[in-house]
Amino acid sequence: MQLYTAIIFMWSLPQGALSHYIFHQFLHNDTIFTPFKYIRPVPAETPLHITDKNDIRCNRAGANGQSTNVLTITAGDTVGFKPTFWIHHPGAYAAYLSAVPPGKTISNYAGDGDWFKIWEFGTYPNLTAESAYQQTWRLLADPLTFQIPTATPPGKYLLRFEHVALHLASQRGGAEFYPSCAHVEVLNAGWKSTGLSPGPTARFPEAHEAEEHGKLVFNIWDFDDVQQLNSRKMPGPQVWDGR
Ligand SMILES: *[C@@H]1O[C@H](CO)[C@@H](O)[C@H](O)[C@H]1NC(C)=O
Ligand SMILES: *[C@@H]1O[C@H](CO)[C@@H](O)[C@H](O)[C@H]1NC(C)=O
Ligand SMILES: [Cu+2]
Repeated sequence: MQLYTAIIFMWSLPQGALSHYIFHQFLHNDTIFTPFKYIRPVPAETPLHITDKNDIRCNRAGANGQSTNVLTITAGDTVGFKPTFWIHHPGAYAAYLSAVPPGKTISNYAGDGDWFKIWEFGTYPNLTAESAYQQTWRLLADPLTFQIPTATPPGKYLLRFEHVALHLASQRGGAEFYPSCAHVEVLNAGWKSTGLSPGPTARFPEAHEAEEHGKLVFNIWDFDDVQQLNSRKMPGPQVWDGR
């Protein structure tokens, strides 16, 4: 089933050449930091594709262990990522944590280890086939915010934010990735180990490479695909249940 009308299509999609965007400003509670303070520097706004391999982890140059500051936060706090420009591509959002492994520092950890998902957003709820473009997709210039789960084990982490743009994803290889990684140290005074590590976990780019055959082949004009974005078609693993 097709979504939207041609009129809405013309009216809602940006015309002509527009800048892309990256997520360059980190937010903690009510504070928005200056660009790339706590976020690994990203040199260009050009989106990544699955062929960009390891850059999918923390974007270009960001995967090479660029030195940045580390922000100390507390489990339960609100954090967020602000884009350089109005997000005009429909798609999915997610945030992941990966603990800095033994023998690595937060600056030289490439993000090649295990990640668990702490937040995701697909489409606005209550979709119908008649929902307008803006009632379906979260398109904005404001920071996207979420909570660090209260059960997060204390320690130093890469915090990876990712927007997967799906506007060209109706064929394999068309999904665009806009990742950014922040450096955080999570404090959690009340934390007690349950003996379980947060999961399920995934590695990048492997997880998304596997999805290029399924979840990342996506038609934003097809109501069935759009309806399934919050479940079966959401890129990446399931969100950690916090236990
Ligand atoms: C952030 O917000 C949480 C929840 O309101 C609060 O407990 C914490 O002290 C705040 N931290 C900072 C550094 O503002
Ligand atoms: C979603 O559905 C609920 C229950 O039918 C309704 O109360 C709510 O207003 C709807 N929200 C939107 C944004 O349509
Ligand atoms: Cu773009």
